[in-house]
Amino acid sequence: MKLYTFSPAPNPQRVNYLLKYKGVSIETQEVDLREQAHFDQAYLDINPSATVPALYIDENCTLVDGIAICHYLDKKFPEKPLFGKTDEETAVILGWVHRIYVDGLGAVAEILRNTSEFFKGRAIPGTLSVEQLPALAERGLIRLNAFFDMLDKRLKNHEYIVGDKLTQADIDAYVACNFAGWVKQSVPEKNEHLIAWHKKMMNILDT
Ligand SMILES: N[C@@H](CCC(=O)N[C@@H](CS)C(=O)NCC(=O)O)C(=O)O
Repeated sequence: MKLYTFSPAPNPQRVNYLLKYKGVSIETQEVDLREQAHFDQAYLDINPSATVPALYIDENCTLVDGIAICHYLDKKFPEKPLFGKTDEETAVILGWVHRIYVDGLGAVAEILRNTSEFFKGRAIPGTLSVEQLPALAERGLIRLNAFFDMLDKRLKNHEYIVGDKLTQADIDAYVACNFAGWVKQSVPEKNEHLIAWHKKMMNILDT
């Protein structure tokens, strides 16, 4: 098993925090996105989508989506489960993980990829050549604020996003809130429940 990653990037961070929380280390190789190393043929042979993270399991199986990698590693290293214990818990957590990926990480990515000089002509991750659309950045900001409001509402009556323990949903939402900093956004002061939860996550995940 080998993890291909670029530690500063948000989707790799979802996996990194899972491993850190569980106290597990696996063989890892950095693929420097700043140097465009994900377009090297050697990496395209591993993941033709040219994205990170990717988890090579064996010659028949390489996972190339954060949700699949995290779920797989959670099963492989079952101490401190992050995807629940019952089928129902797992299903609810997967629903939140999906929502956070689309509405949180997706919103920030929409802003970043449609404004940053670095992503000119590459407004979508991977191998497609796609021009930036400034209107999508504007829409991304609306989506991001709706995401913050939605999480704030959820956390008003919940200690964690799902149940009474940290799950992958908390890790992913924490990564999404931090990723907002890449586009000079942060959780608005009015979202006091989300701010308090974010501080708690920082203590658990980053100390
Ligand atoms: N479907 C993948 C997408 C991962 C993704 O978008 N990764 C970004 C880094 S966070 C990437 O590899 N970008 C490559 C690029 O910018 O071309 C997942 O869910 O993990």
